[in-house]
Amino acid sequence: MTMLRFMTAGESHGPCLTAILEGLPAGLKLDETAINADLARRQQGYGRGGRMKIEKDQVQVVSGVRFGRTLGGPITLQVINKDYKNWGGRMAPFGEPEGPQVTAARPGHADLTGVMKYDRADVRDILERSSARETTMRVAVGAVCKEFLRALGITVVSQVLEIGGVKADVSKIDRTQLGQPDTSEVGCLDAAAAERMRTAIDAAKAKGDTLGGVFEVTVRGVPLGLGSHIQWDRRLDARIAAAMMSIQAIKGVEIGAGFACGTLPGSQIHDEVFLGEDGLPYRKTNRAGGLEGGMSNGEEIVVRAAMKPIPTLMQPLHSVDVASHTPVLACKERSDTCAVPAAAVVGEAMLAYVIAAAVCEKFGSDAICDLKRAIAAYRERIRKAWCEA
Ligand code: EPS
Repeated sequence: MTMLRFMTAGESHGPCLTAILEGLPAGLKLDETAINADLARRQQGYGRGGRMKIEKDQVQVVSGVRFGRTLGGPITLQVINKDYKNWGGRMAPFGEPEGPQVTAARPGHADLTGVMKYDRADVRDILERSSARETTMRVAVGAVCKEFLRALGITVVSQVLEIGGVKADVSKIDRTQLGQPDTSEVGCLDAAAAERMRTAIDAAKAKGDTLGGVFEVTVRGVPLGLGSHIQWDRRLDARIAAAMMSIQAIKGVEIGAGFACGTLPGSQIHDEVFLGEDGLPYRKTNRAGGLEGGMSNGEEIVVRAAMKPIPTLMQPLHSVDVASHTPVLACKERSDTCAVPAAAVVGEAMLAYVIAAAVCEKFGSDAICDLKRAIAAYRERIRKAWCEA
């Protein structure tokens, strides 16, 4: 079990969403502004649907923080679902449900397998928890982890590289602009590609279809040596892949050159190492994505994830009715045409959590002042060995 852990609770149309994050050091400065800013970023993006006009996610911190500083105990975060007032009759914890049950399972969602596995008659019993609304709390947790990392000089940023087959030209992207407010509405820094992405979303929406895509998350300022080559479950790349894959609708994860590693020869994949004037080793390329041997190597950590299109189609696919066991068209309430820009914000949160957990493991996590000193001493030990030997 990692020293830093979190759990979320709540249904998409239930009264509220909750997360408990435990294991961050005491003394970390925290305020709600940074958390609410990331919650707002997750709600934006071209292609979002009607639900986002109802919700304006705002966090309430109800434990673990006192007058703006963490106490070292569990931090409880809560977001009220504004839509619950329209759903009380269908989502109350007690009483009798109003309205018809949902029985038409959506292909690509947890619906069908969920009702069979959990022995439920109403697909709503499954979809309410499997919904990506749950990522609200991951983003809240991630925003706290990002504040922790920021205090140590580590930053987490993201960009969208592809939507519905429209790819950004990475040679046109100025990576120094990563992390700036998104003016493209699709989270893409290649303006021409962003325009084509918005057109593709409009076209999909007009057809009642949905679009997936690819986003990339970068972590800067990571000390070398997080994670370990020693054991499979201590490898940082493995933990990163699991965390990204755990995000709803993610079907592929790449680190650095990723799948190209299976195509190109070693001479074009491995990052050569040189000695700098200061005596420290450095690399001119980063095809390893900042990870070698299951450990951070001090370069930027670069992770990409592929998101499948949202399964709720306004032009529904063929499926089955879970009550009558007859062929039907899948259910449709409302949906988002594309949520890739939102998923990129969730990706930042999950990567921030994994890096924060690895930092706590390596450097201890009782008091932030001890942790800062431990990192400084570790960096100094390596600097001395290479620069003064
Ligand atoms: C979702 C369906 C839509 C999305 C929702 C995820 O919600 P609703 O059924 O209320 O229209 O908007 O995402 C969110 C609410 C969110 O906050 O991301 C689904 O079926 O997964």
